Amino acid sequence: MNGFGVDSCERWWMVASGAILAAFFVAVVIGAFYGFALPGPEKRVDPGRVAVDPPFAEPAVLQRGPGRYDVYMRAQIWAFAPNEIRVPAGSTVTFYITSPDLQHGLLIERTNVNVMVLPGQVSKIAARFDEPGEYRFFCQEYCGLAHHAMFGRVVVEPRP
Ligand SMILES: [Cu+2]
Repeated sequence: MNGFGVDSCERWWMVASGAILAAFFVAVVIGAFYGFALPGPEKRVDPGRVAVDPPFAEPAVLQRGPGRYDVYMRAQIWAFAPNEIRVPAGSTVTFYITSPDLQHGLLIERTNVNVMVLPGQVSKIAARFDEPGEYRFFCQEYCGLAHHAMFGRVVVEPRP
């Protein structure tokens, strides 16, 4: 017991809670003014023009260099365009993906690709495909009647 009638064990917990609160406060202030940020959209687009304007009007797989590919992809009810992507083993593929209608998602098995796809914004995510084979991808955000039919595949071909 001390002068305030607080047990020393209890006092220790009070000090520890106060220290944790102070640490959170400092983290919030640093986050707000010196910037760590949640992932944001790569770019904003008009969902009404996604099917009309480049680059999403004609979804494509573009080679940007040796072993480097960009994929411009549309997720829409209820399909991906393109829904089959072929790259050689060892490629790094950057996906730019958006939706002209409602929320979708892109999840590619055996990779780190798992993003929401929202109308009005472009999601960007990259993955490296070292092992030849088939990597199925699908929509992991429920998007209506034929949600379950929304899938495709990345075919990674062995190097010649
Ligand atoms: Cu979907």
